[in-house]
Amino acid sequence: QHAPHTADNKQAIVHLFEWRWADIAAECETFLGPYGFGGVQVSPPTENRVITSPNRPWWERYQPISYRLNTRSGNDEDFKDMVHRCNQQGVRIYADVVINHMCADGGSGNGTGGSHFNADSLDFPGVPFGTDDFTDCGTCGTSDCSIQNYSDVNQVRNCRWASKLDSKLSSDYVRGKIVDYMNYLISIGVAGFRVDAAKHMLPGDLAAIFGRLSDLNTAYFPSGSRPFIAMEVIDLGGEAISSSEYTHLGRITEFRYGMQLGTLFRKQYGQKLAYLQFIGETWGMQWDNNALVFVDTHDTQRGHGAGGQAILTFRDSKLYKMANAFMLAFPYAFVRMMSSYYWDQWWEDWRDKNDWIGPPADGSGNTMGVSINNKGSCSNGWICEHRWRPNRNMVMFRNVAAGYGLSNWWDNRSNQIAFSREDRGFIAINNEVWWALDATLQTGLSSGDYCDVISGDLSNGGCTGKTITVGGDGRTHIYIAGDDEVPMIAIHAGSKV
Ligand code: ARE
Ligand code: CA
Repeated sequence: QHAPHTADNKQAIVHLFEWRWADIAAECETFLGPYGFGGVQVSPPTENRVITSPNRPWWERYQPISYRLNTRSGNDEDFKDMVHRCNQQGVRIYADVVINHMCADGGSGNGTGGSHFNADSLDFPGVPFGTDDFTDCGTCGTSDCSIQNYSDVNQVRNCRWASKLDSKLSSDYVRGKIVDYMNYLISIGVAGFRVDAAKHMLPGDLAAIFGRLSDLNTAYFPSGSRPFIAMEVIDLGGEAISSSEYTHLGRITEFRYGMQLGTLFRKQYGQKLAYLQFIGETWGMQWDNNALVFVDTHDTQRGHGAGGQAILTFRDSKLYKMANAFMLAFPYAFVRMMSSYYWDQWWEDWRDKNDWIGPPADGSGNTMGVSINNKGSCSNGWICEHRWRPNRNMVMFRNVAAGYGLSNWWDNRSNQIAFSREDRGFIAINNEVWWALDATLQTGLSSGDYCDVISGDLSNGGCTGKTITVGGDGRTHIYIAGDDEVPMIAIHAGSKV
């Protein structure tokens, strides 16, 4: 369950946050397949509570009211069509599953698929779930049934997180409903799951659920393939619950990685890029095979998760491209790229009061389609970081270098670094701003001309950007001005002229 089961051992996936299923299917065919993306993490596909105050926040999708596949991204048929068309392109689908809880307490109404629910009486006929299927306040032990103290492991697991009704995962009936839901997704052809709020569920309960999951659908996967599991466990150290409690079940989201990248690229507290040579286990992060890493997430890009102001997002586009290029070039963990939509931030008292704003939508709250302009970038509110050339091309770099280790590390003891992936790829990054990276460096590559994949592409036997000539000794002279638009050079075996 640590293996993502990508086709052709592809090395990175992209989170197409809030995208509609029809748009994801098209993106698999026109972009993700051709550019070597291994898969897509999709937003929770289960019917959720419709929240109108604030008006249709993105986080309404983290308040399920049934396990029917019917949301603003599309319905059951749309989901099936997307999974099939993406698998046909060798692009996997990973579903974000919200199984720790249902919607917030209080109120009643209909979900995005029209199913009725009553949170006051804990009644969810769409599953069905009733009062016996939620952890009772006695088990939780706090006055208001909500988590009050993160250092009390019982509270974190058995109380309501942000007043959401906490499902009783010790119940065989509740487990059965969750297993049925996840097995239905597996039968459709998904490759695995991003498990929401895993910290709030006991590892033993998760083991019981995962143990009952079917093997992946042999129409797309080798027989006996176990579903990929990436559990969201925010662990920066210092809490009673550690991500190591979960790593025997699958990978965990390693939030320290993105936080460190942000700190180093922003040069906060005198941090320097040169330190990146040792990022990973030596910095206390999870083992390579147990970690899923990212520069930002849908939470941390809006201050909802962990990492605070260090986190780099699409708004810091230059540093964001540099951090993503490093993450994709460096041999650690499995990589997930973020793909966002734009919203106007409204900073007040050190918080973005607009952090709730949902995806681009029309007047009646229907999510807008993604339109791609003739330059290959997105418009009408979608950012599509994954389509930015450096991010797009470094996915191919990571695929070409898969299985090859770190070599030829060089740094200027400050904010200029370079390294190879044996004889498969080479990258140099200049984050000094005030002076150029001007050095003759060992690339590890065979002699010849290579296209720099940061400034252009290899097309029709030539380079649309810079051409880098590697000598017989594997060395080349690198010059990167400090004020370059994107101060990096990256070449690999697949970009050789
Ligand atoms: C919304 C409102 C709340 C309201 C609630 C119920 O914001 O004010 O009380 O609804 O009406 C997302 C949003 C939440 C939103 C929720 C439900 O982020 O704001 O609540 O959807 O609509 C903790 C959890 C971790 C969680 C983060 C955000 O441990 O699992 O908080 N991340 C996942 C998803 C979120 C989602 C949920 C969980 C809920 O990625 O998008 O919430 O399904 C320390 C701790 C962490 C803690 C972190 C932040 O780092 O170690 O454990 O993460 O602080 O609190
Ligand atoms: Ca729980």
